[in-house]
Amino acid sequence: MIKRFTYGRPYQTDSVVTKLADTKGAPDFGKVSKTGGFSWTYKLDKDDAIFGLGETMRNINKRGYEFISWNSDQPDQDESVKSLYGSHNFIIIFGKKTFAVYFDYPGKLTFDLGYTNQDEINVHCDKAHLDVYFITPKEKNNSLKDLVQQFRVLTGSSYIPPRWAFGFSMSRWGYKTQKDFETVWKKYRKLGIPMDSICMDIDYMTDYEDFTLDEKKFPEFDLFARKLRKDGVRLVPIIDAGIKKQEGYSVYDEAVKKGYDIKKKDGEQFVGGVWPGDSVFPDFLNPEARSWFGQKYQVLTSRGIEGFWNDMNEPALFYSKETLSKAYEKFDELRGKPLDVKTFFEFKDIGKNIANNPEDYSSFYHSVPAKIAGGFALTKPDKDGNVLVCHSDVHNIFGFNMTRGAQDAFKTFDSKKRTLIYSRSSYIGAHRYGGIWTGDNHSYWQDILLSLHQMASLNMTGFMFTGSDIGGFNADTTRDLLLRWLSFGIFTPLCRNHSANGTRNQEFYEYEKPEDFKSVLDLRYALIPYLYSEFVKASLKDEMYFRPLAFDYQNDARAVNCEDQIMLGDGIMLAPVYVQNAKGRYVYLPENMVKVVWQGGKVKSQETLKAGDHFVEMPLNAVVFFVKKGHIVPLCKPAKDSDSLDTSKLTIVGDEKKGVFYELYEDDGYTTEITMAGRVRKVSR
Ligand code: MIG
Repeated sequence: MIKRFTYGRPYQTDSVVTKLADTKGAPDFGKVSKTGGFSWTYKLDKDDAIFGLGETMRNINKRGYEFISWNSDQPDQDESVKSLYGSHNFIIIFGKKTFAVYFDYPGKLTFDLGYTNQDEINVHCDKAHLDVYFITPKEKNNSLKDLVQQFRVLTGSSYIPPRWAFGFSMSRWGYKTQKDFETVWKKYRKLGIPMDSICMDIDYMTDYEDFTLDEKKFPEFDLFARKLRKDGVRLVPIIDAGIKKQEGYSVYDEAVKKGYDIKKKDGEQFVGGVWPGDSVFPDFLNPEARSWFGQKYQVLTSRGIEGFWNDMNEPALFYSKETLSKAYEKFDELRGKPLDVKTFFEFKDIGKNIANNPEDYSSFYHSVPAKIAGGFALTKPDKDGNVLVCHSDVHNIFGFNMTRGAQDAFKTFDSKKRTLIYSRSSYIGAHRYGGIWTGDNHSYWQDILLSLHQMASLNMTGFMFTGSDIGGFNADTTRDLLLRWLSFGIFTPLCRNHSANGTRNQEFYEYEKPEDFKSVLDLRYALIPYLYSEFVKASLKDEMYFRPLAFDYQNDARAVNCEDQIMLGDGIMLAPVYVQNAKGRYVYLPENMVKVVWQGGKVKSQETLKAGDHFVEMPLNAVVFFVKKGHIVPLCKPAKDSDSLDTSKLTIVGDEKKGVFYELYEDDGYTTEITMAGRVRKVSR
């Protein structure tokens, strides 16, 4: 059951699709206080676990730290980091009392989850204008799956990308010219390593201007794109949130003419620095501005592009006019003076506050329909019925609305075809419009585990089309890290190898024995029918594609505390290696399972293991996964791209006894009418 409590006059974020009546009185759990903003406190029992929060650092069980919902461009991800690119204000308390809470609040929200006091939760925001939803399990058995399902029904079904988006995607910040892309394509095909797409990072544009394509770097783009497409490879360009401030650049000129560029209080344009240098930002919270920007994607879809990634949409700010001039002032103030300890550190830190400065986020305003602004409205409605709201009050829904504008536009370009889109910034509700990737991780072993944690938590909040930069974005990868990461990454819906400009090359052909990578990716392609089927079913039923073990075995304390294994779909359990030089690892089996070993491009062995602890050998070039009792997983013959997969002949792995079957969902891969009716077939031994 879900109870909605409304405090003040909330901003209508559109994260929720089911309108519930406001509940009077106090919530059944914890205490609400409205002195100094809003806060909710709750006394934890000693064994309570806390799940949820989507994209964060640290564990699946969030207890014991503080997390801050404030969408941030965070290239230095480590355990201390409290804010990442998305804000997903949904938590589950699991233990003595089991329930979930969703705080629908678009500004900064702090989750003190046993950080100040180990046994207390305190959720706080500065303005008491929000909707809070308390969810209790339908059944007596306190089902975690049920809790999440109720939340997912409340917030709407997860986005389903076209099926080709389940193919492998190769990406690197640094590919610039047609030649660069051609090289990647040819080398992958030559080695027979499957691939469905190559991402185009910022260098494909002219001067980083959105919706341009540098024709000098791509002398025959259309021909080239068609050639790739014929071979099963799509190009997936990046779109940044900032628009270059440049008269004569049509997107900028139009934005200014229509008044869609974000302004400061005095009506002056807000200028922030991002890749193109001085830039302006579309007012994505304004429905007209967002749909105007969305329509721009047609510049690329009309040239055959079928997928995009939206970046820098927190929005990230390298600088603003204001932070720069403050920095210069400080320099001038200190110039020529003898430095002491205090002034030396002031001097040293001058650059620190230039990027993503909170003062900047408080200095610009959105113009939104009065009826959605609630208590955040700062002005009387203008002639169009719009009021101003301060960006920092609604910061966390900026990227959401960029993706929403794009997805709404795609439907007007072609209502019969799905378009791929994934974003960096997000908020609950954005999961209906697109996927996300988890941003700038590192080529660190611990980031394999971080990815597993994020997959579990993101699935609770509806973000199912997601994945991390396989091999790691920042820092230099190594062959073994790349292989181990890929062995987990082939199970994530978004399966993309991406890395930062200037880091060691990360294409699989750059390393010895590329056939080892091919073998791992062959398993991905063999699994695509199953992964796609599980994904679509999870979306249609508001279930989870990935789950922590706690969700399947919630009466098993070992499973509840397990932080390095994960359930996938109806039948699979994964236990990735995330330690260098490990020859295998301990795996905890909550019940009997079949261990499947994939090596050399095929199923090497299958063996039933008994419930309990096992040291399982996992050679570097093998993928080991586990299939639950009473379940089978169909495999098809791998192919070079997802369109070429022949799903008419399937083999199976897992619990192959008679009577066990799998219901495979299949469609043409792009239809927008997605239903199970007539599209499910039984697969069995
Ligand atoms: O400031 O477009 O997270 O995936 O390669 C960096 C360049 C901007 C950040 C994204 C990353 C992308 C990079 N972008």
